[in-house]
Amino acid sequence: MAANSLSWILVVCLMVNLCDEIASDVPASSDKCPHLWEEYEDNCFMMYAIPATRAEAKKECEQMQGGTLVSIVTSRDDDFLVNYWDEISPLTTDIWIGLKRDPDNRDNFFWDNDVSIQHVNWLDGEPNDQDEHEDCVVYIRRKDNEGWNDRECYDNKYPFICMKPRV
Ligand SMILES: [Ca+2]
Repeated sequence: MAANSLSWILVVCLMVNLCDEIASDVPASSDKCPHLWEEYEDNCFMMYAIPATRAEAKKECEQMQGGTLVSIVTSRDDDFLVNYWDEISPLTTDIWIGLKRDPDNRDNFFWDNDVSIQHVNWLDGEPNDQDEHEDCVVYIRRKDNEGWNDRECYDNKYPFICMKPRV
């Protein structure tokens, strides 16, 4: 009887070891985004809540492989972004986004990652290019004020969101 019990323990141990080995061959997660990045459609997103200049923010994003400041191509992207923003840093009111004025044609804008502009969400009266000096764009979310505003690139520091293609 005692010998039989021991055999069963050995069998169970063997099975457990085998299971561990099988488990180690399976990726821990099906996520294709790095740890702490948020996955949405074909991209990964990371919000940095510490304010930075537009240039610092762009550089920070580019230091992530293939990263850029966030682009917002559709209203669905916009909804995702707002939900993600609320999740990470709900008290933040202004962030840099990857939209920038075309220096050769001040009526035009482009996204840092070269996707086409299909959706815009300008605040009333924006973009106003005050003093012809507002080349960068912030996304503002305050109580009665939600949308994009062109703003001077320098001397302003805001949190920002990076994105990069999902692997
Ligand atoms: Ca403006």
